[in-house]
Amino acid sequence: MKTRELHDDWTVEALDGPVPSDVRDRGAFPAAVPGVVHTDLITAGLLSDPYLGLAEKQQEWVGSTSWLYQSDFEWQPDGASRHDLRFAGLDTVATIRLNGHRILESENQHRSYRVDVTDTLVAGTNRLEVRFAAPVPEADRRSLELGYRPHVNHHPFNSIRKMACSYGWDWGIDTATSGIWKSVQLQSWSDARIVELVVLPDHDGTDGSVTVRATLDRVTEAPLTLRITVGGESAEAPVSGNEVAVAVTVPGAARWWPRGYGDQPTFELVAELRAESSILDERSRTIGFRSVTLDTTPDDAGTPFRIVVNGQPIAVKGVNWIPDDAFPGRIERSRMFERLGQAADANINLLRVWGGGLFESDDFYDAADQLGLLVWQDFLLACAAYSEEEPMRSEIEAEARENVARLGSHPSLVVLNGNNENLWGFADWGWQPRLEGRSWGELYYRTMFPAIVAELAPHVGYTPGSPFSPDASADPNDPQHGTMHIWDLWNQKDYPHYRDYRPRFVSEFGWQGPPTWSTLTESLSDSPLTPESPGMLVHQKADNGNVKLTDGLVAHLPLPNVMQDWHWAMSLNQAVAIRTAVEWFRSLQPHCMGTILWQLNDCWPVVSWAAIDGYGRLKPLWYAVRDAYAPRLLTIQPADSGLRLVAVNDSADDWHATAKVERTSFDGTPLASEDIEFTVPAFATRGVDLAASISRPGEPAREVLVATAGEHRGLWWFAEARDSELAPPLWDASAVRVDRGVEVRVVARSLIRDVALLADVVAADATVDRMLVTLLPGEEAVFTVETKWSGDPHRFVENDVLRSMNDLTDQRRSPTAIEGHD
Ligand code: BMA
Repeated sequence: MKTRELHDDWTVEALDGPVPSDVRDRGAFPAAVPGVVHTDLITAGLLSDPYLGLAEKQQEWVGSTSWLYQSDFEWQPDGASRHDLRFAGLDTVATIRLNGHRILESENQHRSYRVDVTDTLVAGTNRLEVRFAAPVPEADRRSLELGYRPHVNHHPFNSIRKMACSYGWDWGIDTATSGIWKSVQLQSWSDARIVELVVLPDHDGTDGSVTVRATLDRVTEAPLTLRITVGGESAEAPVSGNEVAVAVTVPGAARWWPRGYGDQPTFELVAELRAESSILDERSRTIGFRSVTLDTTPDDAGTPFRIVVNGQPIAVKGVNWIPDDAFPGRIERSRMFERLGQAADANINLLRVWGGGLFESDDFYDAADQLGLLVWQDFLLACAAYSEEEPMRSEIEAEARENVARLGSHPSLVVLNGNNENLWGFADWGWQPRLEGRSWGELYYRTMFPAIVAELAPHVGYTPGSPFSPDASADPNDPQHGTMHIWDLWNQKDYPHYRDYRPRFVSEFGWQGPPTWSTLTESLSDSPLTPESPGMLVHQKADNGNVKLTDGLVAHLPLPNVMQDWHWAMSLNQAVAIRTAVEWFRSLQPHCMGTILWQLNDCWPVVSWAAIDGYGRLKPLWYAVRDAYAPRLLTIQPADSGLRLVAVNDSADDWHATAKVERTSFDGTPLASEDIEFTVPAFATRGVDLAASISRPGEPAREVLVATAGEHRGLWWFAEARDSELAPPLWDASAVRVDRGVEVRVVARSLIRDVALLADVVAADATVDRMLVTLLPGEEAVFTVETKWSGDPHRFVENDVLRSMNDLTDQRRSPTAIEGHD
């Protein structure tokens, strides 16, 4: 088969819609394929970057406009008997014409399309046209045609098979894109070609094996064989009709493990479709051998949700993943590897690809395979009811089959999940009367998807929804059964209440915070910049977001009235809230076998629940996640009567240590202490109740409990920071230039909570190696900043850069003692 990419010489032109006159006057302008209209408009100078300032509003017309893409390409007959046009991804509803003949109507962004154009191609110049319907009115029209169905947010994204968050989300810009977002190819072939390859790897504990099933398109009766080569082993089988299956054993193949549990060996699998002496078509896949089960066997406490890989229950330290850009087609492979690398560096071992986004790209899955990151992929139905009738049903089936077959061979993919929050929505969000008996999607979650997974990827676990209770009599979001989402704390209560829950597995929970300072100031030009200035409001999408941020802060810290202090306070509070939650959930292991934080990343610069902001910068939350997800965790948690020290050991070696637990006053005076010797077996958790003399404070406002075992430390505060006697920070801070940046040394002269060096405040490229370090009087911390910035290194120890929780309890910042050397 010969494949030719048709990516050159495309133009795009606005058709109907509220088109600004300069765009109308320009007529057709150059278009990138793959790409979307928005980025073409930006390149043509017809649209300003929608991520900046108030520009989201100025591009609203794009989603209400229909668009025409055109390209002429030369072609001459080359002897092949069949010619197909293959569209790997069209966004979304479009009519496609070749040389004036209508060859295709596309309906679905999440699948590919192939058309036989053998009789439509002409020798010489061929004209290809793709006419996209305007996505906002199209979704509106279909929502009535299909019958109203409940959904979150402002557009009926559930009436169209297009990335839901393209219509805006509570962290997402509303762009409503159109475009040829994946490649277009002309594929010429004779005799036969491979249509679909289903790769089913298995491992029996000793040997790896893989069965490959192929379906073919053929125009020849000549005998064909499929040959598979993997790990130096080969096997082949004759094709019968349009189908063939070949099994290969790889003796002694090493197993693929999630990071922290072993290595990630992968194998290149090559499938060749052969006729006598020639290879007609060839495909390759990178595979790995591992087994997965989702254990939901009821126990005394309810129903667990345990992801078991190669027989080993995995303590999931996860994050939710959203599309990394509102224009996902422009995410380069290197950026995908960088972002997943940032996840791995934060001790994360699972990414959940959320159902309002995409079936993620091959680049994403390649990175996950290599880094040992487990992937949980949602089917793309989120926060809404969906029609189960035609035409929706066949589209959802087509996209599910294609993507399960594409992704199923990746060893990282361990969970396929029916939907995001739709079982919960049906049960608890008042949908039932609004639906008036219309279908809502249950057929997909309980019948269609499990059958597709059983057929195309039986080696991947399936769960009908998130949240989901395997006990049919329980609410889908019941903490005792299966997975749950915990949102009532961010929305209504406060983060200490995470400890009211004893969940079995938390697949969503989160707390908002702003993007880093440099991302905020690069993307907004408000003057003054305040939490409620115009640009800030455009970049805060959550329902009542600012009120929730304030309510979530004031129980702990006073609300600052200086913007940079507000920014630091909200960033810190986000980190502390999630640290509190994760340490509590992990302390419940093995009762609770996973947490999946909402959310790792952002798709543009915005105030959100993310740990990494829309320009790829690490928020303080990222550092808190890295600490709270460390393989070994020492934490102090409330117990029935007092406090308990809990040691969590997610490592393959026993953890034997003596923890010194000391109650001390803020000035460093020891008040009571206890040595606790403990052994925590590999992949286990142990807790020890603390003596009353330790856990009962004399003066809660000026005492802290510190548990130390080697490099591990757990802290317990007896009073909220704002009610405590946390004084302005006193420290000696020095800054010296080092090889690739600046080294900052801080020696505490008082108790300082959560010291953070906000390096990006000084220079947009500056990064720091650690953050949120609590120092007892006399303790020292070294922060290494990497930057090309060559100014005075002392800038990194000024008040707006070197920060702590202490500066927030008292608005009168004390001058710090600074000494430095160049
Ligand atoms: C959950 C998610 C997303 C949302 C997040 C924050 O509902 O599934 O829909 O962005 O909460 O509100």
